[in-house]
Amino acid sequence: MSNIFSAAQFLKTVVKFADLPTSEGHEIAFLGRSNVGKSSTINALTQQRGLARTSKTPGRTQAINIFTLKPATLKLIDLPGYGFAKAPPAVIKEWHMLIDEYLRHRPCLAGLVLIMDIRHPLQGMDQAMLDWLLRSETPVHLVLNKCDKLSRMQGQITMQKLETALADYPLVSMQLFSAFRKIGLEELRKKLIGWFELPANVT
Ligand SMILES: Nc1nc2c(ncn2[C@@H]2O[C@H](COP(=O)(O)OP(=O)(O)OP(=O)(O)O)[C@@H](O)[C@H]2O)c(=O)[nH]1
Ligand SMILES: [Mg+2]
Repeated sequence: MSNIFSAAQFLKTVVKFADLPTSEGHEIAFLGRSNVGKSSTINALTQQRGLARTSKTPGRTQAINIFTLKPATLKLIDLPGYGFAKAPPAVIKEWHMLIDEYLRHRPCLAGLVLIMDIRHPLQGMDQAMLDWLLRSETPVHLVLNKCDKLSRMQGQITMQKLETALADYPLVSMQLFSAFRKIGLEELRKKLIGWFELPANVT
């Protein structure tokens, strides 16, 4: 069945902030450490296997990949993964500067999906990113991906611990997710539809 997400199309890849399209409409960006499943989550959401390139090798997405939805003023943004230690320091610095510039100068940014591997939640960089993001007053939705790797019970316990740890962060919500098993897809869709300011009955 067609919906606003399955109509997604690749628009372009940019490595320089200046090459981003004009800030208009609403954008939702996917952020997280390298290899947590940002690209896989975009593919699950859009029901298109090969839309965002995924890889077993961390650091696959080294640029900003932009996807348009229907209407094209709604966009999904696949940001480079942070904290990929194996890349040369100069390259890492460049990705981080690109992410930083994007987050600070994008008025159309409606929300951030911060993805974590549920087996390694809230690493140093994630916490630093959250602290920084909340000063910018952008709402953040934590997607605890790869929950297929844990039992239901273990997943719930991890999420409860995170909810307690982040109780003071009013703009943060979270959910369990598996891009592989399509667990939590509806919940994520609803979140994004809200940020896009679309009526709740849009599919
Ligand atoms: N078990 C499991 N593995 C997953 C899931 N989602 C992604 N993966 C795997 O995790 C690895 C990384 O996935 P990507 O989607 O490329 O991750 P990414 O965050 O975009 O990575 P970078 O672009 O390198 O930062 C791949 O081997 C995926 O197959 C999931 O829900 N469950
Ligand atoms: Mg990627």
